[in-house]
Amino acid sequence: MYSFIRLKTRLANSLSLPSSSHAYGIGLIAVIVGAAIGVSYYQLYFIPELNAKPIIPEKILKPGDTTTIIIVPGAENSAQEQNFTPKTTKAQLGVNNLVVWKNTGETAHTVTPDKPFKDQYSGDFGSPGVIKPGASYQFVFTQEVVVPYHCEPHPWMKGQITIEHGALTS
Ligand SMILES: [Cu+2]
Repeated sequence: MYSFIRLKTRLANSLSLPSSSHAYGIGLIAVIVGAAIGVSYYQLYFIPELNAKPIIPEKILKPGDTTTIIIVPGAENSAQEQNFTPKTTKAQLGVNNLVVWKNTGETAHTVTPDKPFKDQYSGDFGSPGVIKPGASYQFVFTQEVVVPYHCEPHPWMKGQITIEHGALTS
């Protein structure tokens, strides 16, 4: 039993404490090189892969037409039928998939998806804050989707945008 412990101690010593400073230096260089390879792999391949955006045809990124939805005056009044006008809207990829909500009223509103939607290219959909009177919010949809949305301060204001496959898209 005693000799077994001594053997183990000797083994451990020979592994963790190199017998010469030369071997120690080589070990240290190996660790540094290994770390450098790891870091450069992370920077060259891992991070770009994470941040890579899909390649979207130019005609989808910059469609010829815009789809405009007007937030009409009095939209904050729950008794008024018209708020987002038109309430349901269809747009086609590569045709008019740039959608603009224009607030023509005198109250601030939001465009907030009923449940979160993240476009593959444009990211999270929804006005980042309120859309002030006279201001607008725009979003480039790059994929087919149906997004029901509402106004946060006035939840009875409801709309739905449908993005369809475009006639011009392959
Ligand atoms: Cu509102």
